[in-house]
Amino acid sequence: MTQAMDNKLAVIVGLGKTGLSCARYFHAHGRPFKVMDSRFSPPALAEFETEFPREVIELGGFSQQSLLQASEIVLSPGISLQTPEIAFAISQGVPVTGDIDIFSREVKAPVIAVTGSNGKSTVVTLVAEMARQVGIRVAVGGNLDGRASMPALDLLHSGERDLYVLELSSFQLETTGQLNAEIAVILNLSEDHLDRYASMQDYAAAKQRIFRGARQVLVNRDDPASEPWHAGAEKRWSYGLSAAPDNHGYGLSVKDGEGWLMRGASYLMPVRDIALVGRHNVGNAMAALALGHAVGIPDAAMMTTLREFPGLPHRCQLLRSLRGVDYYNDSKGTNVGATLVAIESVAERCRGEIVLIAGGIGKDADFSPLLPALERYVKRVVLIGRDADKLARLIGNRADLMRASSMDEAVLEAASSAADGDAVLLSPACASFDMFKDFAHRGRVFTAAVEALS
Ligand code: UMA
Ligand code: ADP
Repeated sequence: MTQAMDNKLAVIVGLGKTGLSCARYFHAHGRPFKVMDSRFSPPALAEFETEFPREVIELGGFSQQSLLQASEIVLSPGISLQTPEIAFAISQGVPVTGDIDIFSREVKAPVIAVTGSNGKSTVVTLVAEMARQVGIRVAVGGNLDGRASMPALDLLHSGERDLYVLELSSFQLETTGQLNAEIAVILNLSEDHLDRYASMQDYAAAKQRIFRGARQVLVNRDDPASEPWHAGAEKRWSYGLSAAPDNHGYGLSVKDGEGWLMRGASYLMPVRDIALVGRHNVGNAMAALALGHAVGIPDAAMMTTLREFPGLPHRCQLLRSLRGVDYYNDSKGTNVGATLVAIESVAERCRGEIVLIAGGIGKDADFSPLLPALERYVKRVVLIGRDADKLARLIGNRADLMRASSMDEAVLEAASSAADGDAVLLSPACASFDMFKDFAHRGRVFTAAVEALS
């Protein structure tokens, strides 16, 4: 940032969590800014007006003139670089940045950076917990949703830190130039956000930006899309559900008939001691171990965390058992890959069949990879939300279908379809914004409806 640019007005686009954190950052650094949002009533408006009563806000659209006059545009992740007014400003030479880009220029402690289509929140929460076990002053946030999390720039003002653990979405990475993480990983890649990206290649390219300037990288041997496209001199670690290939690899081995987590030839812990359930979480546990080890967290503390961490709410969370039927909340299953994994891991644990509640905003996804699992494990699908018809056309007669116009109705339908030994699983494979504030709201409404069953 040049001095001349510092004296001009930056335009923060978006007044959600990110926009508010950017405003706080600019204000704290005495840099002039204004805020713009296409909505008339963006979510952080009230907080912004209380904290910054004198700053300018432009609502209800993106003013091309303001954008063209900006020293830089600070784009929130929910807004695409292809938005016409933004794209035009870029074509006219206005620089664009994002909160993660600013964060990486400012941050003084090492950063662990995690992206991927699924498993991000679980892995970053595990690593942060591992660090806390040994007294490391760790801050966790970024895309991570929840009470313990903050947007990246707010983390910088949250006290002295020895380590930052960031969950990063492809949206955040789009505006990130050089992240310079201590270690970076793409956990996996499966279809998501194809309503924003022209192709999987574009989605993958956004994720790849996480490796820029990384000192160490972690690769998932079971997913070639986790490989950096431009490998350099970084130290490389790997994990996967196969045998560990070398001392920089995590994997599985069998000892006395029991599966063990390994680093190279070293036995770390039996798989069954991991408190999280499901095969996908064995991979998540290994990723967390590898990331933690790469920044010097001792094995013993990391294993204590793996033995104790029960998982986050809304991720394949067992809510209750009623008349032999288990009810699972996987509201965070917002894409096809996540729902596939949820169906498989619930199927492993249930004696009968699954009644699945799915639907919402499909994000232009191809739902067909779900079909084999639906045919095999699911006796009935209760469809909700905007893209229910699309799902219904695809599923056809491969599973019994029902429609519901609310979550309460869906839960009642599912409960009456399930018999002793079955499981009811909410794993929508879709975003929630057509019916709910976000996935957590959807999960809470589902939980309340399940609790109300008698
Ligand atoms: N929006 C407008 N007009 C605007 C600005 C935003 O319509 O002018 C809409 C966007 O299209 C989007 C919504 O508002 O639908 C939110 O956008 P935002 O960029 O203002 O979002 P924030 O409140 O800043 O929250 C973002 C992340 N959300 C998104 O990227 C959509 C949060 O991740 C993240 O926790 C937060 O920054 C702090 O880093 C949530 C999320 O849903 C969990 N992420 C997506 C996901 O995980 O799939 C990517
Ligand atoms: P994210 O933050 O990337 O959305 P979460 O840890 O919140 O990931 O998990 C969301 C959902 O994704 C889970 O409920 C589960 O259904 C699925 N999931 C979790 N880990 C994996 C994984 N490693 N591979 C595939 N699916 C996963």
